[in-house]
Amino acid sequence: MNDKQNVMTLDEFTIQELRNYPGATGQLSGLLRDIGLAAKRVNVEVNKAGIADILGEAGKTNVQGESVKKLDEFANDQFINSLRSSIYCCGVASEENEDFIPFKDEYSKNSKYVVLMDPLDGSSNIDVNVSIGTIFSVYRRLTPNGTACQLEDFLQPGTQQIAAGYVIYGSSTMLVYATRRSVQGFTLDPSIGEFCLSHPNLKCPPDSDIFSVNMGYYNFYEENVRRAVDFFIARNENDKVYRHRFIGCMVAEIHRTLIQGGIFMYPAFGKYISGRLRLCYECNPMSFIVEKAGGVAMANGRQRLLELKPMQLHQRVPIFIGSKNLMDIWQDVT
Ligand code: AHM
Ligand code: MG
Repeated sequence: MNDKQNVMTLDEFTIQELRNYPGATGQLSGLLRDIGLAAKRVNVEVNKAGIADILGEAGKTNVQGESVKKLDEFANDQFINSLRSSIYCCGVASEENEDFIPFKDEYSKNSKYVVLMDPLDGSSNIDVNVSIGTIFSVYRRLTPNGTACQLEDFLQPGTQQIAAGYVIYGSSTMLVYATRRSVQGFTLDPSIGEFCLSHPNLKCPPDSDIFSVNMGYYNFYEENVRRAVDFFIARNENDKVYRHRFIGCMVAEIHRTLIQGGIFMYPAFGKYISGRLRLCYECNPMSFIVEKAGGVAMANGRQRLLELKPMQLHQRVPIFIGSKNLMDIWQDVT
């Protein structure tokens, strides 16, 4: 018997979870499987990105005379189409669309979940073959089933998330998601085309020697943020040495933080006066995942990020997130 037959796939895992919770309706499991399917489709295109020049450049017409979409548009379409044909989602909001999209057919209208997403985060990394990702967040709608969803369904504080996750298209492709109970990581096995449970019950290490922030903007950060960053830079040989990492893709930074621990900061400053990253579909889902894995996520020294009440879909927010002990240090120093 092949070992692979013992590895649990995403579908098997979600079905097993259902069995363990007899009250569950299976809608969330179904939604996660639909997201997994869209992720596999996007993964195929992401892997081909390097041969775009052969197949035809994004924005131009390819050799078959079809127009080639940019990868982030392609990813957006895949996730929206998958959620639209799913019977578990009544509407979606995306970084790529100014307004949310209500699904008004009979099945969708009656489903209880809305999804917010960044379909392809860190897309400037595509040209240099560095990891990119998809981020998603799931809420139970506030408006009654059977009606079209409304903006208020999407503007709930992050504490109300039912589930959140990301897909990282890296040296391997992984889907990591959190529910209120746990964080689970699945790796795509290309030989069978399935996400397989590879990182059960992920926990963010409480301690680490990694800090991550865009140092290019250091001089523009507020004094208290600079003080915190300074703490992580060794001044003499007796100081603890922290390793600095900055990939330019939040999904990759958070993934590393979940596996190896660390602190990731994206502060507010001049050109990004409210922060750079988006509250509803970047920072809230990542904060939910990291908190469920035992880490901490703040919008500033006092404010837990998940408790913010979003006012707009595309609102930005500063974020400081990571291992418990490093976040304690950060709070002490700021
Ligand atoms: P995007 O959603 O347009 O791809 O941008 C978000 C990305 C984050 O993943 C990353 O943390 C950040 O931009 C990096 O920005 P910068 O290099 O300007 O600091
Ligand atoms: Mg993004």
